[in-house]
Amino acid sequence: MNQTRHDWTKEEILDIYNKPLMELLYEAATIHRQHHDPNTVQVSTLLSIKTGGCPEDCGYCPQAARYHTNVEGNDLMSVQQVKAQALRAKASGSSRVCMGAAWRNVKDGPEFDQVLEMVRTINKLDMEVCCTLGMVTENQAKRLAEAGLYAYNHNLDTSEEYYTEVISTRGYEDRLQTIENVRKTNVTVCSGGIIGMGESEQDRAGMLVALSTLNPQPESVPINALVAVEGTPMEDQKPVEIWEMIRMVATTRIVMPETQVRLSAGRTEMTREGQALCFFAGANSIFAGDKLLTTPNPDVNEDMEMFKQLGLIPQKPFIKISQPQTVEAADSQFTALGEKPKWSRPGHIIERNELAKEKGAVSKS
Ligand code: SAM
Ligand code: DTB
Ligand code: SF4
Repeated sequence: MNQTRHDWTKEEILDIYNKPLMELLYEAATIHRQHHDPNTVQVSTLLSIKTGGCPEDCGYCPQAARYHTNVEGNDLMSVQQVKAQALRAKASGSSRVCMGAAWRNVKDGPEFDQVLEMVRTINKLDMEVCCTLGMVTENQAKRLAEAGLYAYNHNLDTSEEYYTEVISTRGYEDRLQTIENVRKTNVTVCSGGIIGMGESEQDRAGMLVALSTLNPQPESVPINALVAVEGTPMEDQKPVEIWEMIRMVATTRIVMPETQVRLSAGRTEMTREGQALCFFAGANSIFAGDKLLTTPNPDVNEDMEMFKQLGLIPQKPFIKISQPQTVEAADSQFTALGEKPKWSRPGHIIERNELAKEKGAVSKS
């Protein structure tokens, strides 16, 4: 069995990514079978608990307030609404709910307290709970852990070099610091990225170096294909080819043998055959539900039909790590510290982000 390595270099990863396809598939599938049941796929449901109006300038994101997309902003959902959605997700075969908020970072206060209550509520439904709320401090990560959080999603998105071409309002080091803060708890780390943003193969390999050299490696790695949303700076990006997705999934599987590799955004553009090759290459998780956060995703029934056709079985919850215990708010050991962490704000100019911002402003005037 291959041992997990934490010293992958960009050159090694590029060599893997560019292998003849049949070699790459064979190697990835072999490693996949050594570490996972190849017929089991995790099914996770996304829930946008706070949509739109985000102050950041992430060039791919339809929820950034400065770009002129058709996303309708919503306030934070209620705990009852979240519970109802989680029950629906469970009934449709999901073992995990991932709650996303269009926030730069978590702020202590009533809204975060409400999210903690959502975590407690879903954990009590015996589902894995994941959150993606932006940057978090160590104390906030501890409070999430205490509430019963199973995973925290915080993507590196791309290589450190290309990150500066995508986002100017936050820094790569803060992404890494957030992951480190989550690592100080028992919450598992979910971190991956996006392909199709105009990055080079070097950048794709660079992102995989950054993820695979984390020790421990993330327990799950979402691989998103850019959903090019009108109004965002990346609206004109050409779609990712299925072969790029397969190569990215296979390479991720080889350098991170234990991780759950998730086929994330972009599945509506993929055929069943394409997805089947991704599962063969080592993908063993999907986001299910007719919506991602704000953009469409394949219909649940279609996915279940695909599972049947391919002989795939949805993974049960808490297979890898046991269910966390929920501590009630009244018994909590960790209280809000009201910290004001100095997350970075590089503030450099990204031409295409500026253009997208201006374009909307001009068409509105
Ligand atoms: N606001 C939080 C943050 O940025 O950390 C959490 C939500 S954010 C929408 C979560 C992730 O979704 C991003 O890091 C990015 O990888 C992914 N994402 C956002 N828009 C996307 C798009 N148009 N296509 C593919 N992935 C996207
Ligand atoms: C991740 O890597 N992909 C998900 C989840 N983590 C939060 C989000 C995809 C969002 C795609 C664009 C949208 O629907 O807004
Ligand atoms: Fe905001 Fe997250 Fe979208 Fe960036 S990716 S604009 S932080 S919601």
